[in-house]
Amino acid sequence: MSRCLCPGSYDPVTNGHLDIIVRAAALYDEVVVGVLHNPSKSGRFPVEQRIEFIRQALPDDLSVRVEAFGGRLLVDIAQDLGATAIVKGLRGGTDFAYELPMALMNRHLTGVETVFLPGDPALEHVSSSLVTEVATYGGDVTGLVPDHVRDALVARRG
Ligand code: COD
Repeated sequence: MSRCLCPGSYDPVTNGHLDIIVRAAALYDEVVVGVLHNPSKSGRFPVEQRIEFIRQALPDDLSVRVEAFGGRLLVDIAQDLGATAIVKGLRGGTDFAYELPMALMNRHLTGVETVFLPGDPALEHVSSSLVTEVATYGGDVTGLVPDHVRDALVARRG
């Protein structure tokens, strides 16, 4: 059985993330979505809520598990899960320049491969930080995040 790890902060999950997760599920028997958080930092949304946002957005029949991990090397998490690959999405050259050294370091550490999937060009401008900023100042993020995440971002404005 093949298993991959799709890691991220997912703070919050966007339709760009979900596109990569669903496409990874077509390539591997099981996808573990790893919600990585820094235990000493609070983030925008609590980790339990980030997980719930992802679970709510995914179809029930997809072989995807969503779990939280904190304070550990990504390769150790992948190894413990028995994941043969780390899958990441690329929005372009900037993402590649940021991700390549990590992919090489991770292979150096344990031999685990990183598989890059090209992001959907229609969602290339989408990131958790940008959608949060847009929503914070009253912009409409419909279509960029699931509707329940949009509603939570709007509610967060108070
Ligand atoms: N389209 C396609 N892909 C996208 C999009 C989009 N619109 N938005 C984001 N993605 C991809 C990102 O490129 C990334 O691959 C993934 O989705 C997650 O994105 P984020 O923003 O939620 O998470 P990041 O980028 O903050 O990553 C957090 C990680 C912890 C995964 C990362 O920092 C990491 O791999 N750290 C390694 C920690 C470690 O072990 N270091 C030591 C050895 S390198």
